[in-house]
Amino acid sequence: MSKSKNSSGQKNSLRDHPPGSGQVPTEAVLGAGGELHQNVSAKIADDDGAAFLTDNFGHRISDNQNSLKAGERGPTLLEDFVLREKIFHFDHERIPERIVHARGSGAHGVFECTKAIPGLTKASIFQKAGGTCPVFVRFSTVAGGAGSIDTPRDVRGFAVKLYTDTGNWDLVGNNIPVFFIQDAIKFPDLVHSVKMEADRGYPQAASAHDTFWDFIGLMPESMHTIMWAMSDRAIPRSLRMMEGFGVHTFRFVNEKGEGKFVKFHWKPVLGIQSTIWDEAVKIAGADPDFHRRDLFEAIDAGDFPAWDLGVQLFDEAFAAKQPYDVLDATKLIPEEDLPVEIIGRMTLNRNVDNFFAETEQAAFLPTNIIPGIDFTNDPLLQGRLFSYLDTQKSRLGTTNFHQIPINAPKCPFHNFQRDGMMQTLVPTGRANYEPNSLVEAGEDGGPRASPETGFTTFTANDERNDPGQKLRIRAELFADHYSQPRLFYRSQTDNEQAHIASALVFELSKVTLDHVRARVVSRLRNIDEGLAKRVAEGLAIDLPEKAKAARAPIDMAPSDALSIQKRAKDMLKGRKVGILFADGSDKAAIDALKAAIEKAGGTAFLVAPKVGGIKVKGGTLKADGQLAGSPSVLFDAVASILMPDAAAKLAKDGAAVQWFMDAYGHCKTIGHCSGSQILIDKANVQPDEGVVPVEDFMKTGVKRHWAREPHVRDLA
Ligand code: HDD
Repeated sequence: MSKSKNSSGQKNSLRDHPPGSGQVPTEAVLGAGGELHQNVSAKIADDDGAAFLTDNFGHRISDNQNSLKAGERGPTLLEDFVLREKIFHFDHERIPERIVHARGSGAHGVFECTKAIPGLTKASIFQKAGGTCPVFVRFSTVAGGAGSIDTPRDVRGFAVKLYTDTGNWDLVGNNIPVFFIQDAIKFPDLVHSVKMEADRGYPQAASAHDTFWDFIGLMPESMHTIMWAMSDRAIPRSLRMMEGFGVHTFRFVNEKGEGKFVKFHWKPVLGIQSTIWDEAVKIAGADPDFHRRDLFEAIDAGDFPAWDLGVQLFDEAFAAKQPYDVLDATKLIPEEDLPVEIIGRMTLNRNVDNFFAETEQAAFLPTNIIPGIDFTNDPLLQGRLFSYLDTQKSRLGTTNFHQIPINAPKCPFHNFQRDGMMQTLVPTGRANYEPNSLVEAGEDGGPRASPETGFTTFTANDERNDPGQKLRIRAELFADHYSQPRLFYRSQTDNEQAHIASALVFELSKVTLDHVRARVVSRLRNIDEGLAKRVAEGLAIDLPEKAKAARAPIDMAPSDALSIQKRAKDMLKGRKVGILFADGSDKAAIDALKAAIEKAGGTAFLVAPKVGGIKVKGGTLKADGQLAGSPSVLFDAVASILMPDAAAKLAKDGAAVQWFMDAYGHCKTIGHCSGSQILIDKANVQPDEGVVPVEDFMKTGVKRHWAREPHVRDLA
């Protein structure tokens, strides 16, 4: 722990407190001068090494089971400060949850620059290949409350805090590269409409309801993000298998003060993968913490998730030539037009020690930017620059939230901001204003601005990017609301398109207002006539008239990078296989399959009707999970090794039949032995390239067998 004074005389002791020690920072325990009063017993733990239980002011507690009473059966006394402090603190444990992105999971890690780009940016982290800095990442859903499920159809937050040596850089992005609205002034309306409805208080964590679709239907600029939100991107398989995007166009600025536009991408090393809607719904019941658990367990097991940081770089000449405005957050730049260059890698390698202290108290600020990176005039970004700082005061209760260890920079920080609620630093000296000439009197004068190395705002010096006038308008190309939704839809595979259509039918079926449904479908006609027709048929409504487009859409060349399936990685690493066994199963075969899965980087999870030692051929075997509590939706593929009589018994058990029925319905690989046949038949599993003898399981691999989908589901 650093006890060093900074140049303003502040001691930044709390922020250096090592996480996980479970102790109050030493300097809070020690006296102001750092010395322990020697008249207190030097012994701080009992003979077993357990620390003495104390109240918050260090008084040792003699009895943590009984409150202080007036007589054996009398009332509790007000004098009982031990009881009062404990209940008082407990009563105030909760803080307001985030107004959006309340449900989230975080982890620590490291970012490493893999390609130096000093010519493009002076950002210190990109000066040298091999340079690293610590990071904290928080993934989230948007609409649901803090205790809601992990797998609703929703955008996922992807917020990264890089603790660089020139200050914190927060890249507060999503797993979708575009946003619902173009101007921050619409954000409160968007959020009000998607959250539970104001009078009835439901639905929780769902966009499938009147007010959301009412707003969307009236907001054609949302159509591009709606395509993404209705696609499988919005139901990810794992937080480790999502892309992340900075969404806005930012700027890189080099030493010479030259600027380049930049868009940031995080590419998951495990590839992108999603669930199927039916599966996502069932996972919500089977394991509401599916994503949080998956992230925690992977990191705990040393299977560290990683993402490559990519950039799309361009100049004003490129921007001016595009048929969309690069300052419009509802637009992306197809990777085929402008490739993503990889410049770094982020690896998450440490779980938080305390969820509240770290994940819940983490405060991300798009204004946390470092010299070498700058904002642009994107009107959505501009509004965010106010909102995030503001919201932390309401959530964390004090302007000093930057002193909470997870939020504090890891480089020194000094300024003349003083006091405020919950001030934990103890600045010394008189210098709390600037300019001052206290140095001339031999005193500490405090910090000074650094014109050379400090943050300076980029000046574009051109009419398009520094127009100067103040107007409540939007630039002309912002009026094209349909070209990119059309690009997105037309870049999908057939069954990805079917998923989008089904999602729209599902969501709009929950809408009770006919005119809202019709309006949304009328918008879809500008995206793709086929899609609009499918959705209208799925809703059993007449195809409404096409909505008038503020600007006629154009046809952009389809982009494979927008499809999950066209870029799918067929790999076992990071994936989980459920192996079903029961009495009499062949242990050697189970062990061999498990070893092969683990060798390929996957996880094998043994499932049986009972978890304790089951008698199998070759010994006894414990299961990792009980069948009823381990439905096949929790796995990426399944295998079964069963004796015929055990399978016959299981065929009477709904959980066992459903296990295969779901795995088949969710297009997963099913490896089975001849003994399991009765169960396979009962579950109506039909032979196809993904239903294989268990010996061929590894050869077949863990992937979705999409060709099966039309046989198991009526695709809209
Ligand atoms: Fe936001 C949280 C991402 C637009 C206002 N936002 C929040 C988080 C993420 C995003 C990932 C969670 C951070 C965390 O884990 O603590 N938000 C985005 C993206 C946007 C976006 C990618 C568009 C490109 N947001 C946006 C606008 C506004 C906000 C236009 C307001 C004008 N966002 C907030 C907020 C939150 C927030 C209310 C809630 C909690 C917080 O900030 O710290 O201020």
